[in-house]
Amino acid sequence: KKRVLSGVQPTGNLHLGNYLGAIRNWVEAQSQYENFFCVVDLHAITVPHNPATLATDTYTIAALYLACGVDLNDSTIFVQSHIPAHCELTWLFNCVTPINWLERMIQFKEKAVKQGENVSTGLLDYPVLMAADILLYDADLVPVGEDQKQHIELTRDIVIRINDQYGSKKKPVLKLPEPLIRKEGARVMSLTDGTKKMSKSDPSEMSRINLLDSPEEIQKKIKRCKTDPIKGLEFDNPERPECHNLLTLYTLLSGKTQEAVAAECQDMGWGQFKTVLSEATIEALKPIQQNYQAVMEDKGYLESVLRQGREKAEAIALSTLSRVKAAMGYSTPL
Ligand code: AQP
Repeated sequence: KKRVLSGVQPTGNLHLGNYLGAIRNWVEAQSQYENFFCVVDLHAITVPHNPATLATDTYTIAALYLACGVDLNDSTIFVQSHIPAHCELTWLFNCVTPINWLERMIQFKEKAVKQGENVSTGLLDYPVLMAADILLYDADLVPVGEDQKQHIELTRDIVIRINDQYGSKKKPVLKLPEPLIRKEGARVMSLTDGTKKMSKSDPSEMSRINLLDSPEEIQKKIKRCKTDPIKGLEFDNPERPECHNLLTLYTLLSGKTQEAVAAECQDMGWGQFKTVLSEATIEALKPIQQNYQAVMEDKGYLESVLRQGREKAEAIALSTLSRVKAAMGYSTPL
C-alpha cells in the first residue's frame, strides 16, 4: 500500500476548513493506504503560543482525529515532538535549503506581516520542518488543503536537491511525495469574508465554525455571517464569494450533490438558507462531538494510542534518519 502522511497544528480548535480540507479526506481514503497522522506541535510554536495550553491542545487534536473517524487498523496517530528525529532531519535539510526558497512562501509572507518585528526563525523554517515530517516516513502522498500546496512543492525541491547531491539515479536517498488535494473542500473560506480562507489565526471567532462549537454557537455564527443583497443563491459567481462558499459548505456537510443543492437553493432567500445550513452543520458535527466526549472520558486509552503511535512511527523515522546521515557522510554513532 502507498503511504500517507499528514498533520494539523494544535494552535486552537479545529475548524470546518481543517475538517473538510484535510481530516475528512484522510478518513474517507484511509483504507486504501498505510496512514500516519501526526499532531504537529513543533509547528505550533512558530507563532506565539501559550505554554499552559499546548499539551492539552495536542491531546484535543489527537482525540478529534479519532472522533472524526481515523481508524487505528489503517492509521497511526502520533505527536511530532515525541519523536526527536523530526528536529534532527530538519537541521540536515536546513543546510541544503536556500533561504530565498523560504522567503518566497506565501504563508510565511502573510504570517510575517502580522507579526512585524517578532517574526521567528522558526516561522521561516516551518516548511523545512514540514518536509522532514513527510520525508521521515517515505510518504507517497500528502493529503492537505490547497493552502499547503506550495509547501509540498518545496518538500519536492528538497528531495530533488538531496538526491542530486548525496544520492544517485539508481539509489535515491529520499522518496518524492505527491500532494493529494481534493477539489471539494480544498479551500473553505471565512464566514466574515468570502475571499479569505477560514483560519485558526483569524482574530474573529465569528469567521469560523469549530468542530466543537455548540449548536447555539453554530446558529449564531451562521446567522451573522456575511452575505449579499442579491436574490436567489448560486454557485460560481465571482461577484458572490460568500454565496459560493456557503453553498459549498452546505453541499459538503449535507452529502448532497452540487446540482441538487443548486436546484434546492436557487430561489431561497438568505434567512431560509441560513436555517437549512445551520441544521446541516449541527447534524454533521453531532456524531463527531459525541465521539470526542467518549474519547476524552478515557485519557488512558488516548495515551496508549499515542504511545503505540510513537513506537511505530519512531522506528521508521530513525531508519530514514540513519539513511540520510549516512548519505551525507556522517560517521556512525559509537
Ligand atoms: N480554510 C481551509 N480550507 C481547506 N483546508 C484548510 N486547512 C486549513 N485551513 C483550511 C487544512 O487543514 C490542515 C491543517 O492545517 P494546520 O492547522 O496545520 O495549518 P494551517 O493551514 O495554518 O491552518 P489554519 O487554520 O489556517 O491555521 P493558521 O491560521 O494558523 O494558519 C492542512 O492540511 C490545511 O491545508
